[in-house]
Amino acid sequence: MNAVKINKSTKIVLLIELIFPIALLTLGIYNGLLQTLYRSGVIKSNSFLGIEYYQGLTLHGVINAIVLTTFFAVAFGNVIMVFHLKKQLNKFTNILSISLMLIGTLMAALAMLSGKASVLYTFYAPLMAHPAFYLGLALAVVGSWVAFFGWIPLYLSWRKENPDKKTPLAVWGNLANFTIWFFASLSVAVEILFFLLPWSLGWIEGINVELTRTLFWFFGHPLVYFWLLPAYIMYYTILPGEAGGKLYSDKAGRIVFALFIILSIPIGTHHQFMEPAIEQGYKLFHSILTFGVAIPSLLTAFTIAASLEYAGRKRGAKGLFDWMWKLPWFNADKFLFAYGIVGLLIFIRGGAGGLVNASYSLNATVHNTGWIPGHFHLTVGGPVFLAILGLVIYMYSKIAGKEIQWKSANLMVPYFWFVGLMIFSTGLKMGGLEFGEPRRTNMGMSYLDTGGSNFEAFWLFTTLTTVMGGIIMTIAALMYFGVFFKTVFSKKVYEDSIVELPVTEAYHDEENIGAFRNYTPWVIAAVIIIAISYYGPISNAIENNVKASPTYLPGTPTPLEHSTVNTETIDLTQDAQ
Ligand code: HAS
Repeated sequence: MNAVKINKSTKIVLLIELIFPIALLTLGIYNGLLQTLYRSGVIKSNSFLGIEYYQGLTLHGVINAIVLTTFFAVAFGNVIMVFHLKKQLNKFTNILSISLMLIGTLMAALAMLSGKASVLYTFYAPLMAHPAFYLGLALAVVGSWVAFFGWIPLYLSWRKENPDKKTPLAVWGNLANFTIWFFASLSVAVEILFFLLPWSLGWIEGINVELTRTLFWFFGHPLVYFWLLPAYIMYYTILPGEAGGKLYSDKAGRIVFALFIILSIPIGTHHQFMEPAIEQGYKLFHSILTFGVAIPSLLTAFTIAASLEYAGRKRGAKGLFDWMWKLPWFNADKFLFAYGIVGLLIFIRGGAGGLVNASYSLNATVHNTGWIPGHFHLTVGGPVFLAILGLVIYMYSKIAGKEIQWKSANLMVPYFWFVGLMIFSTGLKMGGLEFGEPRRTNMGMSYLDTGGSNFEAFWLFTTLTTVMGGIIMTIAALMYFGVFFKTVFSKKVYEDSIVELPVTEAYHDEENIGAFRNYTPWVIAAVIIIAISYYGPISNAIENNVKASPTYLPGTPTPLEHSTVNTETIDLTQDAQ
């Protein structure tokens, strides 16, 4: 086999990168279930087991969408670099990276658990969090940069030693992903270091809400591709081989990762379509580019479908669709195939919903409704989450030298998750699209009790549908935790301290052209498009900031709750005159 032996420090770092986020995920999943119960009114109280609604939602979002994904991306990136380049990681950068990520995460976790950072994963101002939350997030991000900086010399030395070889596709994808991550997270670094942190420390008064939001989405949209690209690396370099076939086109994979470098950042304003401070023309530009970012995913859909069809035909399929049934759906030894294919099937629905959001007029209907969490659970909670779960247990078993336990349960996790997620997202999407069910509410749907109008009755049905789906998803997650921790506590049976990934050959292994040998042309193109697309929104955000917003500390009474509502009748005809 091609396995690569790793040294002790790399082993320890990798094990922490895999076990720590899965342990924390238990809290993230628990708070996910609580959200569905709050929203449906099954739990009436505003605070359950000491965790308040917004606090729980923040824990859920930050742990699942930021901590798990970032630790995983770094761990998978480390394994890709070691395995495909056959090089050892630099001890100093490796230890510095994990230390910063751990310290940062613990700081943010303490702030959230103590109820001092209930600002959700988007941490929009003027909601203010404890400084430890912002500083913790910044440290965790810097930790992931350090890992990236450590890979660059490894890659360059490999290039020097192998001038005629193509960069392995997984390495090409991994470095593309971290290039996106680095450029995107520069804006959140500015947001935190120049605005949020000094403001929460009391060094500056008031905050420009529009500017901080715009800086957030400069980071926040490419963030979703930072989550997605490791799953794409799996689809291109692991899945076809696991299915018994080959990757249809190696070049398609390279084009896809390169296109994400130029298209994933300059589109963040599609999260701000409903914000009047940004002019329509800029929103239109971001909307057009958003449709553009679907192109690499559509390319992926056709390339991977062709690769899987090839695998099915190699297994003896005859007719038009017979290849689908010939794939190893229920082979416990090929569990990575199950995690991958189920994620892809979910993404057909998740991606289609993204295209709905990208259209300005449709966005006006779905923005801030249950439709949006419906969409993102079908993306980050579908292909991304399942790729993470599958690869974490796979990598763990190799590094620790342990056999995966309860193999049948492991195989069934993605299928249970699929059923739960389909029901869950249908509830949210239907509630949002048809009945205007709000995306977030700090009273659950407890205002169901207050009236009896039709809307409220409809919300009951859709929120209860969401609860049903959420319970099945929780069962799938519990099955996964069982498999994972049973494996962690089992005895070592193989040689440990090795990294190994399944390898997929390419069916069309096209000659590599210059543009796919280095990232410079893609980075230059990205910088130009970003400058064009963000000059307007950022100037708008600065110019249209009428006055700095006052602070709002979550958990304190809102300005509305303080004031008496003005019931004076306003004579509109006076304005007309
Ligand atoms: Fe999104 C909001 C548009 C993709 C995540 N998105 C969000 C939010 C999150 C998120 C977290 O334009 C909420 C943020 C918040 O808190 O407010 N999104 C898109 C578009 C895409 C897209 C156009 N999103 C993602 C991905 C995410 C993600 C990926 C996470 C990983 N999204 C939006 C917009 C909003 C938004 C607006 C703002 C909404 C608002 O108003 O707030 C595209 O990238 C999607 C392209 C994908 C496809 C699908 C391709 C299908 C594939 C599967 C093929 C299947 C095979 C299997 C091969 C076109 C690749 C075949 C096998 C057989 C056996 C048959």
